[in-house]
Amino acid sequence: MKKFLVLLTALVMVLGLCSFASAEDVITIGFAQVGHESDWRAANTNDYQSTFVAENGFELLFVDADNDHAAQLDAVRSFIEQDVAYIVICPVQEAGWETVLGEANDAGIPVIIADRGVSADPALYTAQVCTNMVLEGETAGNWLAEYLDGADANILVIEGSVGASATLGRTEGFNNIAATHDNWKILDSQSGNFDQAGGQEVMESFIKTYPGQYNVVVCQNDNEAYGAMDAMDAAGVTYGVDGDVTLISYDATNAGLTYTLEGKITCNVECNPMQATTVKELIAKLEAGEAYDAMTIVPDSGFCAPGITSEYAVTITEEIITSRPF
Ligand code: GZL
Repeated sequence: MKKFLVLLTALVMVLGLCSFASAEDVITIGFAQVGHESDWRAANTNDYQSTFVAENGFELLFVDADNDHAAQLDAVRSFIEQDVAYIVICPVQEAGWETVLGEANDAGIPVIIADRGVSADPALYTAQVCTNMVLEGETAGNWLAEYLDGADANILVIEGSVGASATLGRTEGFNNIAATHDNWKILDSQSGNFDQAGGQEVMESFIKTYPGQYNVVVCQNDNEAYGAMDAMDAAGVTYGVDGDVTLISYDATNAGLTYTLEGKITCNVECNPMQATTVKELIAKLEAGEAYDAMTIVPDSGFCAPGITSEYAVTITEEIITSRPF
């Protein structure tokens, strides 16, 4: 009996040490997410929540800022107060980050900017993991130029959230290409807030203001495109490969690519939301004191509807859609 009690005591002590050691090793991440405005955002959030889990040695403190910059600043300050190991921010907007990044710096907490960008001095944060939004805009513009083959373009743009680097970058990139075509005219450009209701509302307004005057609609994400499609359907405006309006979208989510396969969205420029593993690998390097990249661009490409061959976009197939993780 005595031997059993000694063994049992030893076992309890070992298990206790293990749990203590594991508690020691947990890396706490404060994650300030933009919100829940789109299918892309849901895929991005799910990627973080399934990557930064206990079995991988992490505790994820997650805050959904609901597209509110002030709420995001509050979240970062709460992470600083909790003295997390790392702060990851997908910034709602590009501007207004200098002060709070300085506070994180003063607290000695490394900050990783992810998905989008900030206009603050890069010395104020440790690293950035994002996609190239200007290139995404240029891909859309180059594809359109190739597709139109010299024909005139009267373009309406439904932009993303005001002040977001995704909006600013895609607008800049597309306009870079538009500026090289004298017979392209951007009739109007308004924010649809990266959501379906916003896309529908703006498209309804465009249909009233510019009846029959446009042949291209650019939506800066798939959810806006769904809203624009609803508005055009209701107004009897035809779109897609067989319609009067060429519809361009961004994100290339599963549903967006399905509409592209059906020829309703003519071109869909990808933006890869699966960025959590890249962030996790970056943190592993920081933990190990190893050299790391201050800027990592997550690659993406473009897709276009069947029947279209392009230098700037891959012709979509069912196989491509089923092979993708989002
Ligand atoms: C792009 C990302 C954008 C997506 C939208 O990196 O920030 O925000 O294009 C999302 O779907 O809302």
